[in-house]
Amino acid sequence: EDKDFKKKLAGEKAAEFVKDGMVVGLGSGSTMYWTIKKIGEQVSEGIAIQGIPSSVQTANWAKEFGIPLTDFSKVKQVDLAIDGADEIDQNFDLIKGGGGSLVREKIIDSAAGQLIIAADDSKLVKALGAFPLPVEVVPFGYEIIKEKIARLGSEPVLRSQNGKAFVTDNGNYILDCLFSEITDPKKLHNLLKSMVGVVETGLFINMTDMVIIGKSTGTEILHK
Ligand code: DER
Repeated sequence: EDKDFKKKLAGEKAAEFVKDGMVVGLGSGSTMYWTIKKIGEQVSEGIAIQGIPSSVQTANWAKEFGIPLTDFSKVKQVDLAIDGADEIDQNFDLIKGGGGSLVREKIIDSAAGQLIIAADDSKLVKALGAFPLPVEVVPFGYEIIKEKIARLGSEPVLRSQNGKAFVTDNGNYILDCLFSEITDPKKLHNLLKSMVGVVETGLFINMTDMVIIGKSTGTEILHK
C-alpha cells in the first residue's frame, strides 16, 4: 500500500544519518521498523553502534536485526535519535504517542544531540490536533484527570486494548484527548503537565532538528 511504501522510504533514508561509533535512540512505530531494519544491515556491514530502544517492540526488532542494545545505566548521552510521529506541524512540533511509547520516546529524544523524525507525507499538518493527543497518566485517580481535561473542551478517551485499559511499558494508562486544533501547543502541554497524575503528553515541542518525508516520488528532507 502506498503509505507503507512512503514509510519505508522515509525510514530507510533516516538510517543514512547513523555514523560509526554512535549511540542511537531508536523510536517506535511502523516507520521505525524500516529504520531499524536498515541500521541492522549497516551493523552487519561493520559499523559499530549501540541502540537505546524506546519500546519493547523496538527492542525486539533491534534484536531481530542484530543491533547491539545499551541503556542509560551504561551511556550518558545519545548522539542521534530517530523517531516517527503522528502529526508534524510547520514549526516541527509533533504529536506522538499513537503507538503508546511516548514517555520513553520523549526521554530518549530529549537526551539526544540530534533528533530526526521520519514520516510519510500524510503526517504533515498546518496545525496539530486532528490526531487525538495521547496523554500518559498514572492509573490511580485517572478519572479525575479525565474530568479536568474534558473541562478544557476535549473528549478524553481511556485507550483500551482487548476490552481492557491499555497499559504502557511503564505501567500507566493513556488518555487520547481530541482537541481538534491546538493553537498553542506549548501552553497546552504545560497546562496538562501541571495536572497531578499526568506523566507526559504526546506534544514534542521544539525538539526536532530534521524531518524526512516519504512521498510517492521519493524522500524530502526538511530543515527548520
Ligand atoms: O507512537 C509513536 O509516537 C509513533 O512514533 C507514531 O507516532 C508513528 O507511528 P507510525 O510510524 O506507525 O505511523
